[in-house]
Amino acid sequence: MRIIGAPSDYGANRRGVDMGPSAIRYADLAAGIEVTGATVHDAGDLAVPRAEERDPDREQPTVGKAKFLRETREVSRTLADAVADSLADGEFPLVLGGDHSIAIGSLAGTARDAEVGAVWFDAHGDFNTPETSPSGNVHGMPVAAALGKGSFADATWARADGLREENVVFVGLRDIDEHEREAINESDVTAFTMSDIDERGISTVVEEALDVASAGVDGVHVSFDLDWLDPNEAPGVGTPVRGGATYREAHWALEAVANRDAEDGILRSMELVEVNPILDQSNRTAEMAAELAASALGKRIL
Ligand code: EXY
Ligand code: MN
Ligand code: MN
Ligand code: MN
Repeated sequence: MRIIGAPSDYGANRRGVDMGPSAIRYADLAAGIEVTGATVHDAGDLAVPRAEERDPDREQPTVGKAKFLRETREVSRTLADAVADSLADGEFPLVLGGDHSIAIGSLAGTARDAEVGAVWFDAHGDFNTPETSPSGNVHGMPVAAALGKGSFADATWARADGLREENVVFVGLRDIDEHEREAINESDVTAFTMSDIDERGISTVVEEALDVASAGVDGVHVSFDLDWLDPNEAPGVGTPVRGGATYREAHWALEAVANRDAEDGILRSMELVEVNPILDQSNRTAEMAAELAASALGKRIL
């Protein structure tokens, strides 16, 4: 497998998430993955463009309300190439964020030459467009961008060609904006909220999510936003929301991903995003990310 760092914070509302890749590496990511028997190739971090000037309130003249869209486009293009190259070389790509806007690049890369589904573990729908976003932060838009919603229809750089809307599945939603809610309900994506997990349990929800995401596609991308976890487990994230997944629910979910991959070979690519070490005195959010990567790649308790 190949580790690809994407140290970008252009899509986020708080500084520091660009240090996520380093923090996750320092949490013994490679050693944890090697326990599974996998060979780890760390490709290092992408070169992220520096904005001409870092306007303190991060406003920029861009399409609609989307901040740093120019820089996000550059990061997305570079990451898409890196993910596609990894797959072409036969190495499983594990992308380390960086804020969730990097997923535009991951999805474009993994879906460049294949029909893919995606399981999106997140408190948020990331389904806003520049027209609907309440913040202008692109980390709230990657799913809409990859599917070409709103003004993203013209943003060919953001389109994940092989990503099939009916194979996109949200797991763990609990903080959705008004227009975003309408867009999700009108779309062909499948959404499991935290209420669904409360009612049906993590195993039923995750198995159903994997069924939907993998139906009829070549592979599945797992996009794991650390803010899916409860802030008590993962405090170092830019947009924490109370009432998230427990430590064991998160591990069970990714153990289920590994089991399904062992059966069907469906796991095509994965990313871990929104780790912001300066919001976390103990680095345990990065440690959570490193441990979860090992579970997704086959680490077992016994
Ligand atoms: N829905 C809000 C917005 O669009 O600004 C918050 C988005 C947070 C996105 C984080 C990465 O998941
Ligand atoms: Mn997200
Ligand atoms: Mn989120
Ligand atoms: Mn596989």
